[in-house]
Amino acid sequence: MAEHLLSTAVHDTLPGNYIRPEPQRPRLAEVVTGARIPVVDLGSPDRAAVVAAIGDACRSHGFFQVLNHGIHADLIASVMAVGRDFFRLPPEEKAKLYSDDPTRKIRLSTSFNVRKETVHNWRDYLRLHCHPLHEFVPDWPSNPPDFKDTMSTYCKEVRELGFRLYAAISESLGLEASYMKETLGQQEQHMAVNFYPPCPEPELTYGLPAHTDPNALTILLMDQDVAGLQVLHGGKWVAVNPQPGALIINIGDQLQALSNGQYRSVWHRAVVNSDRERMSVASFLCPCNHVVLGPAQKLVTEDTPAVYRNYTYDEYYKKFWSRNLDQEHCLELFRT
Ligand SMILES: O=C(O)CCC(=O)C(=O)O
Repeated sequence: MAEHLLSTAVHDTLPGNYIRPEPQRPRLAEVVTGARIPVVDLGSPDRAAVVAAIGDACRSHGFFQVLNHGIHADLIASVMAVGRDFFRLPPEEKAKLYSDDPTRKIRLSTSFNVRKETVHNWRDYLRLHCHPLHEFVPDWPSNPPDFKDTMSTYCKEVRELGFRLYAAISESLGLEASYMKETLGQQEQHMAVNFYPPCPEPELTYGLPAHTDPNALTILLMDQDVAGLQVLHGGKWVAVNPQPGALIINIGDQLQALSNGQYRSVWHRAVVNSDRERMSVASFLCPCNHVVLGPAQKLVTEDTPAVYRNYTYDEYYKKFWSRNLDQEHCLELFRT
C-alpha cells in the first residue's frame, strides 16, 4: 500500500515498527570515521598496477572507489537530480508504481521486504530491471519527463564499466580477462534508486541493515554531501566517504563464490540521519539465471579445495529473497 512510503509523509516520531531491539541498533558513536576505503584510478596507464590494486582491494575490503571511471560528471549529476525529482512527485503519481511484491521487475517500494520482515527500514526505493533496456524502459516512470533518457544512458555506461571491472578482477585472480563476463552469461542488470528521508531517531533504526549483495558486482553512486554507507572491516563499522567524483564498487556474493572465497562480499549497511534526506543509486550486475556458478576450476587445487558447491543463480536468488536481509551470509548455505 502506497501510504507506507516514507517519502509521501512527514514523521515527527519514529513509528514503533521501525525500532530495532537494543542489541541490533547501529551504535553510531562507535563507527570509525575518516578511514580510507581503497581508491583505484582507472585512468592510470599502468594496467598491471590497476589490476593489482583491484585484487588487493577485493581481498582486503571487498569494496573500493574508482576514479576516472569514464562516466561523465554531468550524467552523474543528472541521475541524482532525476532520482530526487522522482521521490518528490505527488503521492498519487508514486502510488501508480507501488508494489511490495519482490518478483515485480519495476516497483516502487519501501524498507526491504515488507511482506516478510517484522521491523521495517527507513528507506523507499525504486527498483528497475535494466537489461535488455528496450524490454523494460517503456514501463519505467514517465515522470519526471527526462527519467527514462537519463537513467537508460546511465545504465548503458554502468554496464560497460562493470565489464571493464570484470576483466581486471578476472586478471587479478590469474584468470583469462574474459572469464567473469563469459562465465556469468548474458547478464541481467538491476538498479535500486534508494531514498532515505530525514529520520526522527536515527539511533534506533537503519536505512538498510547489514547485508551482502546477492549479485556479482555492485556499482554504487552515492550522495556526495550526505554520508550513510558503512562497511564492516576488521570487526568495526567504517563510514564510507567517497572522494569527489568516485563510484563505489563492491564485490557481490557471486564473485566471492567464483573466486573460491579469495575475494569478499562484505557486510555493509546504510544508516540515516535526522537532518537531511539522502539518495544512492545502486546498479547490480547479476549472472544469467540458468548458468551454473561455483568456484573457477583454475582456483580449485589440492591445497585450496572448492569452498562452495555449484548452483544456479536462480536457486541462489530465490534463497536470498526468502530470508531476512540481516541473517547469516547467504553463501554459507552453499558451502561444500
Ligand atoms: O545507500 C547506500 O549507500 C547503500 C545501498 C545498498 O547497500 C543497496 O542498495 O544494496
